[in-house]
Amino acid sequence: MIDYITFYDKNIKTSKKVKDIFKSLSEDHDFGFELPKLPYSHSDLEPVIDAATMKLHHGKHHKKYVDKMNELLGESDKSLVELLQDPKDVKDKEAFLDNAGGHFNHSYFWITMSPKMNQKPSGKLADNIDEQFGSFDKFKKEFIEAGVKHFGSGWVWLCVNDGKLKIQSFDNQSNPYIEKCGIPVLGCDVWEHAYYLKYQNNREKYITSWFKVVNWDFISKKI
Ligand code: MN3
Repeated sequence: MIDYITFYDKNIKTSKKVKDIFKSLSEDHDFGFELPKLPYSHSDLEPVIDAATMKLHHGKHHKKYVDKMNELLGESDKSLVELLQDPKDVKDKEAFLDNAGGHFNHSYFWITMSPKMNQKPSGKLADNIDEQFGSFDKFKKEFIEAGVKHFGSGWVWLCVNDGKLKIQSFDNQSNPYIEKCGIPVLGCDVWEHAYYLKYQNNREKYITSWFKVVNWDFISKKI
């Protein structure tokens, strides 16, 4: 696994070959161009995320992004992450990024959640969260606040940028690769389709509950 923070500290600040570094980092995030299978059943994240939402979210919403992305993709030998960073070969770039971003974001969303609830960050990630946000609880509060404050559809991200962890939110299906502001560590979908059936308009309650299913064991291994 790539140690993102050390990698950034050692390379991004000193090397001019930023594109090559991005390429090696992004290989770890390459999901290809097909709808991935969920790593658990639709009901495994209950009561945090209900089975009906999971079924619709993965089987309908995510699938639609995948179908549309492939329609717009045409001939390309680039990887998903390479295309998110630089879609110059694609004709309708804006529509492509909306859908390819949707595919990346959801693919990553599924694997960063787990039925093994109430996990906490560990190792270097935990140390960095404590150091940069004060504590895990303070980080959580800031992340939830960013999600609640985000107007309309979008995603809240924890990303690594220039060796530092940062919380940022973006509209629609954008993400740190598209915005060129670092490497995604954790993303929370704050579109209403992600929570409306169970939480109605209570986005704060949704994001607060969602923290229970974050797969920190998986994410901590990457940092
Ligand atoms: Mn979604």
